[in-house]
Amino acid sequence: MFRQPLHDRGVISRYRTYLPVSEATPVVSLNEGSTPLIHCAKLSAKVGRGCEVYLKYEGLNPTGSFKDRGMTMAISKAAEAGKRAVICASTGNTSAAAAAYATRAGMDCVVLLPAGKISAGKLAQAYVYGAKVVAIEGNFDDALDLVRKIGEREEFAVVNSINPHRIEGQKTAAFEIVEELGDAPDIHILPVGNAGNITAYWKGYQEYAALGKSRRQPRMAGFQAAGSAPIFYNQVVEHPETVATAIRIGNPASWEQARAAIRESGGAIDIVSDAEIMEAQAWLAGQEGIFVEPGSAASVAGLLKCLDCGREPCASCPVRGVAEGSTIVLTVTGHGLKDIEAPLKYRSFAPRQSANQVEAVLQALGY
Ligand code: AN7
Repeated sequence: MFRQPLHDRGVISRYRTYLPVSEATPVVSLNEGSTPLIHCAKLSAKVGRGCEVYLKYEGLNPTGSFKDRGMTMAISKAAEAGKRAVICASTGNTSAAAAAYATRAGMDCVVLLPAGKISAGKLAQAYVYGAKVVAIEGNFDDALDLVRKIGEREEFAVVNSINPHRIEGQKTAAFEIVEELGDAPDIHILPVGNAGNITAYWKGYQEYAALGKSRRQPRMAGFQAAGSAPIFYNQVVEHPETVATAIRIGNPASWEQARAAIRESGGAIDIVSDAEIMEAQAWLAGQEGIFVEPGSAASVAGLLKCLDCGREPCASCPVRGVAEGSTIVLTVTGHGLKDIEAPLKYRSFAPRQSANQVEAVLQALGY
């Protein structure tokens, strides 16, 4: 008999009452969740007016992204149903999480990826965790279409966010935020790709409000990359492009749910350019010490864009009319180390050259 570690607090054991699990569900967990909510003094100062900004740092999950919250649920339920294999399409993070959790459950994991558009770190994760990787000539949306078809076969469980258990697991991030702040924030900002996460957060906030655990519900503000912004433009993007490959999605599965979350919460959907995304990534790492992948930096880019826009508050502005002393939470969805190619391509980081001598090093440093 092994010893149950004291810190074994995965999202199913922590939130069992609020999730569709029973004694019959074998819990497949890597102790995901319980990620830090980090107060950002410099970002708060930029917003001003006594507002406080926090980052929900989801990159600190076991496979480095928020996907682990949904995957512990999806794989546990697949195990309960007796499935031997799971399948997903992915821009990289879903496949990393699926591969890790499926392996833990002793299942095969098949991942369909858009060829050439996955960061090397995420691709390495799929391989190292033991997935069967298929590169599709096409984009994420094409891969998801294939998964929907192949997933009809009896042996597979589909673990994309069209699987409702994924959304259930991911809603726990909203629970954690309410518990930590003592209430929901006034505004919640997050990047939007397939739109599962904005759907999940809104569900979590609504459920906790209904249970009396929070007094308010936040306005949900989603940001898409300008070249991959179907919800913002209200039309499918056939050939989505962005440096933020995680959110390079032209036909989101949870489109309608995302619209509902934005409408019901009085929130907004807006876009950020690739340049704004990469600048936000650099700013956050350089000013707050938090390194997130480009897809995650879209939320920070969105907040910074709205602060700097200088126009009259526009309909899509998440900070419009923000009351003094408001609380703003941004989800940063994945760790910066997931994709080191993007920042290295965007900026040149050359080390200072020096001879192997103390004096030479000091001179190279300008001391
Ligand atoms: C870092 O892994 O779609 O709007 O296949 O990896 O819930 O899709 C990833 C999405 C944001 C968007 N940030 O979330 C996939 C995939 C990061 C992501 C999103 C993703 P959704």
